[in-house]
Amino acid sequence: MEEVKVYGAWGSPPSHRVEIALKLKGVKYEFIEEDLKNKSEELLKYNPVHKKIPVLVHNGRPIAESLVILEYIDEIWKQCPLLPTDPYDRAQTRFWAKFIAEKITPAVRDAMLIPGEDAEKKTEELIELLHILEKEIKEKKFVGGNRNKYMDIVSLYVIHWIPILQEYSSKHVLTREKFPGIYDWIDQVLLDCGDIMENLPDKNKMFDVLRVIFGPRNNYKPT
Ligand SMILES: N[C@@H](CCC(=O)N[C@@H](CS)C(=O)NCC(=O)O)C(=O)O
Repeated sequence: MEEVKVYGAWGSPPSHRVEIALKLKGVKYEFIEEDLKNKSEELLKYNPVHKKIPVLVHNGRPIAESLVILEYIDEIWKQCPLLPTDPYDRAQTRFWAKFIAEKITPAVRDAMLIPGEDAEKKTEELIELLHILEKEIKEKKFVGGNRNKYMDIVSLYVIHWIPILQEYSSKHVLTREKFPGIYDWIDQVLLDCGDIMENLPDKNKMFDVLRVIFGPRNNYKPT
């Protein structure tokens, strides 16, 4: 019998990417919650390069990096495909998934969670990146007319985490008025896959953790 384990953490967007892909495919797995302040020996053994979650361990063999893991899952379990079939569409999907994971995600962190003298500059940089995504969505509708499950999974960060971080930091950068294309995409994903959004981290619990790591923010009121 095959063995599937996910080393992850409840509040981590990349960790949820992997869990949602497995759930979409109907693959049963064991989830191992890592304490990121005191990482397990298994995690360090399975991901010695980055020492980060998530790691998928399939029949004893580890795979790290959430986007790489999504591709592996899609290749091993063929049901409910994540990536499109056309090679160009696949390449485009990988490109924009990387853009969200490697450009927008750190820009959100820098603009919203790391206050500093250059806070305004960081916010401008984030707005610029969101405009690039908005333009892509509006012009090519790669996530509108031509949506796929891989991008829907990657959109979780935009749907769930950015609004929490905006509220926490009182920096409302991604708004429906300024980015209607991104919101159209979010609306469509929520309409089609609202059920896969179950079990995403609770906002108030996230606020508590953020407060410990990054300190209190203007808007934060414990509930
Ligand atoms: N590029 C990685 C990012 C993974 C990542 O940043 N994981 C964070 C949690 S969200 C982590 O393990 N942090 C612990 C650390 O940096 O020591 C992926 O997509 O899997």
